[in-house]
Amino acid sequence: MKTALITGVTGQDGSFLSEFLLEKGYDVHGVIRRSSTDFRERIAHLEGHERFHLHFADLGDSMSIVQVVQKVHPDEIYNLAAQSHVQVSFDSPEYTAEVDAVGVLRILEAVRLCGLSGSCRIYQASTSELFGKVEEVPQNEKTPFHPYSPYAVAKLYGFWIVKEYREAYNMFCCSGILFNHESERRGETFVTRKITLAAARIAAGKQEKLYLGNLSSLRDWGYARDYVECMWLILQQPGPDDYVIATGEQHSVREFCLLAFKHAGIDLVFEGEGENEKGIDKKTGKVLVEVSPDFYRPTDVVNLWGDPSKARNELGWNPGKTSFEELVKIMVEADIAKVAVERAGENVSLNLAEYLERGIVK
Ligand code: NAP
Ligand code: F7E
Repeated sequence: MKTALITGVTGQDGSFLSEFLLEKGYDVHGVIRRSSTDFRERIAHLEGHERFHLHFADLGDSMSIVQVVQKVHPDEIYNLAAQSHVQVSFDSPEYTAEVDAVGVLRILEAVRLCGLSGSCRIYQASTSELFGKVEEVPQNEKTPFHPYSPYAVAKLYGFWIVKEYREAYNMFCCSGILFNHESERRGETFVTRKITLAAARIAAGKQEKLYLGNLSSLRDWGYARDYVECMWLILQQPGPDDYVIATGEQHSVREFCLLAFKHAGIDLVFEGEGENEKGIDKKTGKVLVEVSPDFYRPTDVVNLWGDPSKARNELGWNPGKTSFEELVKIMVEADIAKVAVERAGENVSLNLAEYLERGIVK
């Protein structure tokens, strides 16, 4: 039985990867942080599983990382922990660097200190944000990096330190350069989830309007459940390498919005330009989507489009497993179900979507 250690186990990807590895027969150990709210929504269903174990540690705290690596003696480490929100990285750039850059170094050094550099394989969660202000379209493993946010700059360090340890110490450490991947478990302030939750709430009469930033931004959006398989495949190869993981299809925030509202039973039409663009309900004429410059970023990445040829050819991975249309449908249906539960009175508190709508948080 193989043993895996997952940092970021409470996150979107960490929860799907845990399920995937448990199904493969792994002993799965996850790193969690102390929090005042004990309910870990995404992994609550796994707690109590005989091969699922949790440990307290923090990527900002070397000693805690060394201790957990020493205790678990993993065959594979999946370093998914990060301050993963690009907008937040402008507000907390130092913290983002501490976790997303130096945190990666802490993992690598812990493996060396524990004498596991010859046996432990390491996956680093790199990102398409490294391509940033893109220098070619679509982007592949040879496309030059041009990071365009504090998040991306921190992740660039993570990418290069992994490559350095691979070459300097012959360690089996790899980067998956993953393009945006979404799901019903996506954090509620990322644009896709913000849209699907708002579409469900507006359709149920629980929200008036959705405020968004740049509607023309282009992304290559895949389904997170499909992407965790790649993380595992990357560590099963004969040698360490880096891979772009993407669907090879590109859509705008506006397109995502149209499709999400359609699944929720609302036909939208967009009119106007820039800050004056509005999403209008064709049937009622009501304005349901507006642009708010509050959601514009100091520098925004607007043209991400991945070329997954290497992953398809070398890993045998299928980038088209879940289509864009299916992804949007999965997310909207899950949020319609969530809103129905709220409507039944099980969760009547002011939730994040309402805070978002009122512009209290970004
Ligand atoms: P996510 O949902 O935001 O999860 C992030 C995880 O990191 C959470 O479990 C969080 O714990 C943990 N974490 C944050 N700071 C930590 C710290 N100081 N010490 C220990 N754990 C910490 O992110 P995700 O979407 O699953 O993404 C997983 C990884 O892939 C991230 O590294 C992200 O940057 C990268 N990535 C994501 C995408 C994407 O589209 N999703 C694309 C490319 C790369 P709490 O629950 O306690 O906050
Ligand atoms: O923004 C635009 C925004 O926050 C996507 C992380 O997982 O993927 C994610 O980062 C686009 C941007 O994701 C709103 O300006 C418009 O152009 O959903 P997002 P992201 O920044 O692409 C990468 C690959 C990661 O590595 C990250 O960890 O949508 N946008 N209006 C908006 N974005 C947000 N959040 N909110 C809006 O209202």
